[in-house]
Amino acid sequence: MFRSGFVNIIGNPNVGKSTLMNILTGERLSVVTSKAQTTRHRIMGIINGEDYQIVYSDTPGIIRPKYKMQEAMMDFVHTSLTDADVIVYVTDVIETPDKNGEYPEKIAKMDIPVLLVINKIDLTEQENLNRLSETWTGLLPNARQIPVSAKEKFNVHAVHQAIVASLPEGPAYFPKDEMTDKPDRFFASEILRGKIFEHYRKEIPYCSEVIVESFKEEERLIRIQTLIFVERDTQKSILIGKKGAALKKTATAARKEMETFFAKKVFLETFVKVRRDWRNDEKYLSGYH
Ligand SMILES: Nc1nc2c(ncn2[C@@H]2O[C@H](COP(=O)(O)OP(=O)(O)OP(=O)(O)O)[C@@H](O)[C@H]2O)c(=O)[nH]1
Ligand SMILES: [Mg+2]
Repeated sequence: MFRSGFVNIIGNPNVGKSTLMNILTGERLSVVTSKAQTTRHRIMGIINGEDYQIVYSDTPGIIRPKYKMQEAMMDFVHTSLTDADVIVYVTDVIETPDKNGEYPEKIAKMDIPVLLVINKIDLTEQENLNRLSETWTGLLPNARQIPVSAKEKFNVHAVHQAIVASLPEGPAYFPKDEMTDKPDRFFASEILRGKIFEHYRKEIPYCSEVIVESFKEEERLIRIQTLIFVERDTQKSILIGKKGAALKKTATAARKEMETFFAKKVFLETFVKVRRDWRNDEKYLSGYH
C-alpha cells in the first residue's frame, strides 16, 4: 500500500515552524530568523520514502492582518487548513496556550489526524512541560502531543514517524526527484529576504520585499538580479548604509548562502527602490503566491 498526503504545519509566529520543516525535509527550504513573521508564503517541501510521499507545507505564523500583505499571508494559512491530510500544529514552551485564538478550536473539530508539536523544550523544565501539555489536552483533545527541540534536533524523528503512520492511502502527487513546488528564483529571493531580516532592525525587515528580476543559469555560475522594495526614502538609505556598506554586507551573506543552496557560484546584483505602500498594493499582491 502506498501512502501520501499534504502535511501542513501551522501555528503562531516564531514558534519554530520553519525550523521544524527544514529538519523534516532535510533542506533549508524555509527561512528561519529570530524575528516573528519571517515566513510570508506557503512553502512546500516534498520527501519520498519507499512506500510513501509526504508533501509538507510551511505557512506564515497566524496573526490578525493589519495590511493587505498580511491578509494574503493568512489566506495561505486558511488554505492549508482546508487541504490538509494531516495537521502539524506547532506551539512552543514560551507562548501561552491562550494566545492561539480560534485555531485550536477549529482544528479540534476537524476529522483528520492532528499532531501537536510542543517545541523548544530545551528552554524549560519537565514540570512546566507537564502543565503545558495538560492545558493543550484541553484545547486539542484529538491531537497526539510530541515534545521536541527542533533547534537541537531532539525527538523530531518521532514527529516524522507519527506523520508516516497517519498518512492516508494515496498516490505520489509529485515526481520523486522533485523537492519543492517552488522555482529556484523563489529561493533566491527568500534567501536575500532572510538576510535582510537578520541584518536590519525595527521596521526594515517588514517593509522590505525582494523580487528576482532575472535568474540566468550559465555553465559555471548563476547570474541573479534582484530588486528590493521599501516604502520610504529613509528606509532606502538605511538599507544601503554609508557608502553602500550595509547593503554590501547583506548581499555578500545572501550570495554565500545562495552558493551553498544552489551548489554553484553566484553573481548577485541588488538594487533598491522605493515603492510607496507596496504592502497594500492589490496589483502587486495579486501575484503573491
Ligand atoms: N531554543 C530554541 N529555539 C528554537 C527552537 N526551534 C526554533 N527556535 C528558534 O526560534 C526562532 C523562530 O524560528 P522559526 O523557525 O523562524 O519560527 P516560525 O514559526 O517559522 O516563525 P514565522 O515564520 O515568523 O511564523 C528562531 O530564532 C529559531 O532558531 C528550539 O527547539 N529551541
Ligand atoms: Mg517561518
